[in-house]
Amino acid sequence: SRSRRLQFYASASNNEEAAARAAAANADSGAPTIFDKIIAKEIPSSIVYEDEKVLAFRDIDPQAPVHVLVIPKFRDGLTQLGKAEARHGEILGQLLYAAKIVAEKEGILDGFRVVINNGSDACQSVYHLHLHVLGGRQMKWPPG
Ligand code: TR5
Repeated sequence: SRSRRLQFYASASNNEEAAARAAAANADSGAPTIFDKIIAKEIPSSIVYEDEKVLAFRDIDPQAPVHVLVIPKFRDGLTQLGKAEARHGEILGQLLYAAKIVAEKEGILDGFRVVINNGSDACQSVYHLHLHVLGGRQMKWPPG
């Protein structure tokens, strides 16, 4: 049940929680996601950068002092990086460049990390391609 799941989340460690969230999320069904509502501004978000093709907004559950998600406004089949095709080259480049603009705006150009979780083994929970831009603290390596 939903309440049991929430209880489980509350007691699980961060990593377990992320894995559980990813497992509980629909696999890549191609269905619309919460990010469509954020793009449409039906759900409020804290926007850091926006242009015609790209939206960057703060993650609701930040894992670092700076944690911003960079997404394409038009998903165009990019539910996950693993679905990328040659025609996506331009938007993929734009997303990476937007990550740099976000890092610059957030004052973390000297040290930041860009992460893409692809699929359930990588704890992807939202099937609309997104780059995580993380920084503002010493990051650890290797990641979990
Ligand atoms: O786990 P992956 O890599 O798929 O990353 C998805 C990210 O979306 C997680 O870091 C979540 O914290 C983040 N997320 C999920 C929601 C959300 C969000 N960030 C901002 N605003 C959000 N809203 C309004 N709703 C969410 N469900």
